[in-house]
Amino acid sequence: MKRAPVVIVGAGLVGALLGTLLAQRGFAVTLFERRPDPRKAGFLGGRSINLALAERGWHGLRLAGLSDVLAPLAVMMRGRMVHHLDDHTELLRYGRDDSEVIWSISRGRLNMALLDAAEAAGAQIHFDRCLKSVNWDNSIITLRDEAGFAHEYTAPVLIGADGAGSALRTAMAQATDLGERFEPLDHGYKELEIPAHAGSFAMEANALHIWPRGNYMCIALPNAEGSFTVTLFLPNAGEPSFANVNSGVSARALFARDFADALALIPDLERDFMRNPTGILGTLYLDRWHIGGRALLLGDAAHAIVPFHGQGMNCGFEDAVEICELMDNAANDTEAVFAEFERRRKPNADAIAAMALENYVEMRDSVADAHFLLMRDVGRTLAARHPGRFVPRYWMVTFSRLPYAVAFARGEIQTAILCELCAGKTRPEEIDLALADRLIDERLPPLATA
Ligand code: FAD
Ligand code: 8R5
Repeated sequence: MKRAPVVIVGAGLVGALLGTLLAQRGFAVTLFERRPDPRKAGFLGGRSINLALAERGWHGLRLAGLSDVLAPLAVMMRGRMVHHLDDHTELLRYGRDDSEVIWSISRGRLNMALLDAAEAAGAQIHFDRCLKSVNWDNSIITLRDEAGFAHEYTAPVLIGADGAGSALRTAMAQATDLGERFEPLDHGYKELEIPAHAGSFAMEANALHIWPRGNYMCIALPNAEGSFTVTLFLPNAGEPSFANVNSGVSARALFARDFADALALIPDLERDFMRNPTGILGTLYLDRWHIGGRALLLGDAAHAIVPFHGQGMNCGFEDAVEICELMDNAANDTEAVFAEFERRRKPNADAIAAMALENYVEMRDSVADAHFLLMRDVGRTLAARHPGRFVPRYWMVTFSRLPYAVAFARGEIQTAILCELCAGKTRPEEIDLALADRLIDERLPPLATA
């Protein structure tokens, strides 16, 4: 069967995975990537940046045939290692056992493996080609290389996987109103490093470390080489904030007060703090992700979210799997395929965007709140009592491939049940379990999985 040529803008995580999956199914795939080939230029002197990979992400990588290559490069994170103010730590497991864990993996290595896979499947990748404009009258795209030369290419079917600052989105918005809205979060972030200590990890390797401090927090994810990437999340204004923690001296003072055990492990705090940019955070919403059958956005280009559920890439990989399945089954009606993709994915993108925002509060704050701890405790009891029925929302998001919208909706029902059961109570023994059983039976139909 002859299949339509597809042009993908952006060979980042989602673009490279999509290129692989489509090429494996016989599509003629061309990718254009703004940056040089990382396998040639290398990541010389680059920072180690890692990502948390969960079930949805692994599923996409499995379909691409990459899970065996990547598994040895990933570091298991069994749960949250909470660092309290008095320096004591506790591990709160994410799942029931070591089959329910998340994995820390290097963004650079993951991207390089995906580029290899895309080429092996037959995709053509052109590096140093930055999309500048699209002529919607004749389907000619213009790309610029680093030397400033313009290159033209005919692209009747365009897919934008060019990230949160998508140039394809800008070009599409010139032809159609996409209903774009960006909601900034009034917090930013800064990356710091805990280097390997005598060649090994300076803290527990198999955990996602969290220093919850109420309105702000630090986290740290392990790198396979023995270091940790630390991220400080702070408000942009107020006290403390990036407005007043804005120098090496003030950063050290903040860490000495709030993150003392981490400070002892960050030798280059001042250098990292001043050298690394302050990242901005927010949620991108679009009413429309496609123009007919000619152009479609996915991944961060369509729905950038805040990082607090560690699901941006995982969600983007799910997008790639979904569009690929749709194109595989109905290759010739691209317009119908793009419309169906948007219809299926938009509610799920909205759901993970909302859950990611909520998880910030949970990570930075509620771990210290007594009523939250009671609700979590009772939630665990109910989950053990009603497997496949009362299923923790974190579990549905992280360890299953249930649609995010289902996880969100069931999570709301579960929270309502917990609120009802825990109202006015302080100890788990006071909970009316017969009432709990009845509410669950009435409001939560059994899940197929779990
Ligand atoms: P990107 O990965 O941003 O890729 C876009 C690609 O397009 C890039 O290669 C870029 O160079 C290229 N490009 C851009 N403009 C053009 C142009 N004009 N022409 C050609 N090419 C272009 N997600 C998780 O699931 N778990 C995590 O733990 C996690 N941690 C994160 C940590 C950090 C520091 C950040 C910033 C994000 C994190 N995310 C995480 C989110 C995740 O990185 C994104 O959701 C994911 O990378 C989106 O993939 P993408 O391919 O859509 O976009
Ligand atoms: N992204 C993550 C989680 C949830 C952990 C939990 C949270 C850094 C910019 Cl903030 C964050 C999670 O609920 O216990 N899983 O994976 C990754 C996260 O942040 C990433 C590293 C990040 C964007 C900076």
